Order: sequence, then structure tokens, then C-alpha cells
Amino acid sequence: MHIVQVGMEYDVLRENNKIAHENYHLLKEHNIRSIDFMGSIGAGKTALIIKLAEKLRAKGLRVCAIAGDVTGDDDFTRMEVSGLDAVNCNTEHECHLDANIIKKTLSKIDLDKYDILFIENVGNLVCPADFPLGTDYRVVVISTTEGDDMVRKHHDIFTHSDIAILNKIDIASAVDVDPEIIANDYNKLTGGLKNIYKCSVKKDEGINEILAALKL
Ligand SMILES: Nc1nc2c(ncn2[C@@H]2O[C@H](COP(=O)(O)OP(=O)(O)O)[C@@H](O)[C@H]2O)c(=O)[nH]1
Ligand SMILES: [Mg+2]
Repeated sequence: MHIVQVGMEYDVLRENNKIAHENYHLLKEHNIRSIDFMGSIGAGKTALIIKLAEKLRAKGLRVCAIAGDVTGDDDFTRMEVSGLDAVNCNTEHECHLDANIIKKTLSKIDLDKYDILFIENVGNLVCPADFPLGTDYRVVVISTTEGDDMVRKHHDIFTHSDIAILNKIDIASAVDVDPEIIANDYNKLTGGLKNIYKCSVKKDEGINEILAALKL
């Protein structure tokens, strides 16, 4: 039997990175600051995007969001109801967004109308790590309700992102999670070179620190 090795993974990732560069330059041509919010299902990505956008709109900035999900328009609808301009982006079968689907979605947005673009990735702590979209920042959002072992179990997404956010600190004690354990794991993994921000979107705590970290 002959075994032929095909470097498919390499080619797919290389092609993704090429399109991500194109997206990055397109967004820069339009002076748009962009952020990819990766993270677990239910960590509070949509809630955080809506909260950040409210604060930025109050400062007069023009914000748009891409709501990435496998199917449906729940997050898109929540964004629109909050007053945030949004575009829905369903991957249908894929567990992550990729640069090509973002390229197609960007073509539907009037980029001259916005200063900031938030992208909510599909809820998943594994697959999005390998697929940069061309944004200025990549952020990973986790929450206390997932337990204290997320950093230990998912190294890649934390090393591939610029900052981490630990949400739902308001209910940490109710779910028996010590946020310091998660912060210590993160600092150990990143050698203290990156920061994890603790917040509660619900109580509006720690949000301004996140805006500052993202230079918004
Ligand atoms: N207690 C608490 N609940 C929150 C917080 N942020 C989000 N949630 C709730 O967590 C659930 C999932 O939030 P969502 O934004 O849909 O998470 P996503 O799946 O990551 O987009 C919703 O019921 C939110 O109301 C928070 O800071 N504290
Ligand atoms: Mg969501």
C-alpha cells in the first residue's frame, strides 16, 4: 500500500492567514479597530460585546458587530435590540469562524460608517485558536461557571490570544470557583507577559479596564 501524505492542515492554515492579512489591511484602510472575541459557550461574549459597544457609542464612536454562530440569529437579534449595528454570520457546520467567511461578511458592511468592529466567534475553546481573522486583537472570554481548570485544559487558545477575560466574578463563590486559581494558571502559562481581566458584565465591573486594555 502506498501512503501519500498531503499537507492539508498546513495549506488550510496558510490560506487562512493570507486572507486574514487581506482583512487586516482592508480594515486598516477604513481606519477600523477590530477585535475577535473567542471563548466558551455561555461565557458572556455577546453580553460583553453589547456592554462595550454601549460604552463606546456613549463616547460617540461608531460600532458594528459580526455575530458568529453555527446556526440561528439569537445573538444577532440581541445585538440589534441593544441598538448595536450587527451582521449575522452562520458557519452552518464549522465550529469556528475563518478569515474567508469574515472576508465575505465584510463585503456586506459599509466600512466607512464605523470606527470599531467586534466579531463574536463561535463558542469553542479549541478550534478558533488556529484561525486568525485579521483583527487587531484576539480576546478569549471564559467565566467562573465553567470551573477553575479552563486555562489548564485549553493552552492553545490562551497562548494565541492577546488578553483573556474572566467574566461572571459576581457568582464565583456561588459556583465554588476561586478566580485567583484561574489568574495564577494564566500567569504561569503566559509567563506574566499577558493580562487576564476579571469582570462582571452583569454588575458592570471591570469593563473600563477591558476598554483600556484594548486601547478603545
Ligand atoms: N451572573 C452573570 N451572568 C452573566 C454575566 N454575563 C453574562 N451572563 C449571563 O450568561 C448567559 C450567557 O451569556 P451570553 O452573552 O449569551 O454568552 P455567550 O454564549 O458567550 O455569548 C446569559 O444568560 C447572560 O445573561 C455576568 O457577568 N454575570
Ligand atoms: Mg453569544
